[in-house]
Amino acid sequence: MSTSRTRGTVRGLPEWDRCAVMGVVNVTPDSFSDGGRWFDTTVAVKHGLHLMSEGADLVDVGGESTRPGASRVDEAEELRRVIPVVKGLASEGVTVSVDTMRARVAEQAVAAGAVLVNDVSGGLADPDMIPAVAAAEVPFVVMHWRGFSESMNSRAVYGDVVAEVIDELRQRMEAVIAGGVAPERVVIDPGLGFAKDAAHDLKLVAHLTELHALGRPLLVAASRKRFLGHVLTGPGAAAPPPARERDAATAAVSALAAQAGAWAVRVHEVRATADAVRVARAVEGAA
Ligand code: PMM
Repeated sequence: MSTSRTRGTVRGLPEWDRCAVMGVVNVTPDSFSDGGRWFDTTVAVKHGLHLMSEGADLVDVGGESTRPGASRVDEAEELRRVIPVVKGLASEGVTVSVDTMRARVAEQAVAAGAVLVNDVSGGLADPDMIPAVAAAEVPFVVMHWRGFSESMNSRAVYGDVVAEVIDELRQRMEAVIAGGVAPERVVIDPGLGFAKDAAHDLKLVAHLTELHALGRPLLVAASRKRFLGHVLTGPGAAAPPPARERDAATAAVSALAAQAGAWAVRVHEVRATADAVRVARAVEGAA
């Protein structure tokens, strides 16, 4: 059962009395889950505000698709996509996180009002990232990552996925803290779908409480991912349901994650998850 103690707090961010909801705005033409829909700045800002009105606590803005097989976008283009959206949302009072593997993008997003850096590579993709986050004195999401999208499926090889993800996250946390990021600002994330197959993702969701051994708040991002498509594929079905038909399944994982003491869940469709984390909080209060 989760408590505010296992959920933890992150220095520099508001304190929520339940699992927080991070809404996703992907300013990309090719994200696997909502590809192209929020590619225009005005539309993206509007979408972020809509997610807040549906119950999001913060909004994660990204300009580079990390879907399996995706190739990288260049830095100038990523900046062009992300910065005006961060600025627009922050100026409306939204708590904004920036989803980037690049130090320059993180720095400029923080200057534009972002208060959290979410790096799916945990600081591995850009050697300037850790010093940049340390200097900016903002919270940092350290996700479990084994390599860029082009090659990550071939890295999905584990003896014991839970133990190895915890070990590798611990090493990244140590590197990030040694690089000057305050431990109180670190958030950890098992990186569902990143160098993991459906069975690995399910095993991690089943063992989320073990990640509390790392002693830092836990972010869980299951939204619309392949493993949910896999779970939802009925016997004899030709193909898994498309990403946008995985929101009810996503909300189910949100409830499970909240009950396991997650600090936040990252989702594309906020409404159902906002309800799920509130139910989890009410159940926790009744225990
Ligand atoms: N997954 C995606 C993008 N950013 N950030 C974190 N911290 N954890 C994740 O699992 C994660 C992420 C995948 O792409 P999407 O935006 O289309 O879901």
